Amino acid sequence: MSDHVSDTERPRLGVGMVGHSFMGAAHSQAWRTAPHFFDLPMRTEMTTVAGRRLATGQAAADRLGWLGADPTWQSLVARDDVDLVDICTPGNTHAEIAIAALEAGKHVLCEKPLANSVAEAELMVAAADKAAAHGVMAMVGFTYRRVPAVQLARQLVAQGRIGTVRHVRAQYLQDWLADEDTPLSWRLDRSQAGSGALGDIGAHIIDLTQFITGEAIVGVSGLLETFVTERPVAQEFSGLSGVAGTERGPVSVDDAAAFLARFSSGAMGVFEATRFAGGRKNAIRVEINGSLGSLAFDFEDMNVLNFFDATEPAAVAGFRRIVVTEAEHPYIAHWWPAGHGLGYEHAFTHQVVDLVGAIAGGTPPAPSFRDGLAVQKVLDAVERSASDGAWREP
Ligand code: 4PW
Repeated sequence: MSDHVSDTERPRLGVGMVGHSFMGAAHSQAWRTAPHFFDLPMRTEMTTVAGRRLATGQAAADRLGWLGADPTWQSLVARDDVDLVDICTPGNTHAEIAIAALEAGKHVLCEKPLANSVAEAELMVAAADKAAAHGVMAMVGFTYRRVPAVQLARQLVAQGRIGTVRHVRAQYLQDWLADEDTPLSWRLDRSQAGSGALGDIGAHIIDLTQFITGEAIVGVSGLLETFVTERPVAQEFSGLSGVAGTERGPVSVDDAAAFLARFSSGAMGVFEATRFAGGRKNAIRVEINGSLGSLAFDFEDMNVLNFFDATEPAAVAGFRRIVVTEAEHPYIAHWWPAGHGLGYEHAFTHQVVDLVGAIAGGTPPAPSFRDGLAVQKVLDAVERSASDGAWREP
């Protein structure tokens, strides 16, 4: 823990959040929790929230712990008491909100994927670069980077514990669309989501593998499939489930994505992202084989990192199940005693902690908008490759 600084010494950071559905609830939990478990260098205030309607925004503010609500995202961005804009809306709105906020001198946290196209992401990077000159920070929410076991995996790779990386195997498996009657939502609408499983969940494993290995994806060969092309229109939808109406409408995104990849070092990658993997709810699996060892992570057992050290005598070598809940592990000293474990929401809290630290310290946070653009370019290359069958570069 850092040395405690009294409330009057800490500068205030007013936060305004746009969007208050699934991601908004996760981010709210993080803003509520971070100051209670970490000594933040700034006094964060959950100032206001905006959604599509003031009435629902007000109800969300009450439910999620915000002081008030704004009628529109524009009025939220214009407020003098908002220093940071947290964007939790569908991808088609990210560029407009983020650029307006950065131009107004507000720090930005933007949900992933950064945008719905490379062109939009480039505009966002340009706005972030311009704002950075005035000390304004921008971060994209690839939250799973902040799972302690993932951080440990990156540390082990950087320390050379698995040697030269040769294979990267990554899957993001969910099954909430396997039921053909799961109704339509914005995640199945290309005009709002940009793409389907590819951008929504494939983006995470692109970021995670680049983060853990410290290498960039430099070429891909992709395959996209839409298994169910029409679904019931939703009467209501929340999170990943909804109530189906009688009318039907088209699915305009991929249901599943797969691609081969080449990393900058020459390592080979095999990626799969699907929402049709029956029985797999949020299985983010990354396995890396290097010249000296291997690492394996599965979010469905998120407090564990499996590590095989090939330098150990063969008689005793074997995958070691590291339970990543020791005070020595990233972030853990702020939480519970060893063995008590963390969950999905803790990574969002770590994201807030790291962002506030970066703002207070004047150091650019990661993943930056430029990191978000790099992921966007891989998504785009997979789509191009899937449409013409050619090997493509991001
Ligand atoms: O982490 C995942 C997201 O990026 C969530 O589990 C759901 O799938 C919601 O959006 C994506």
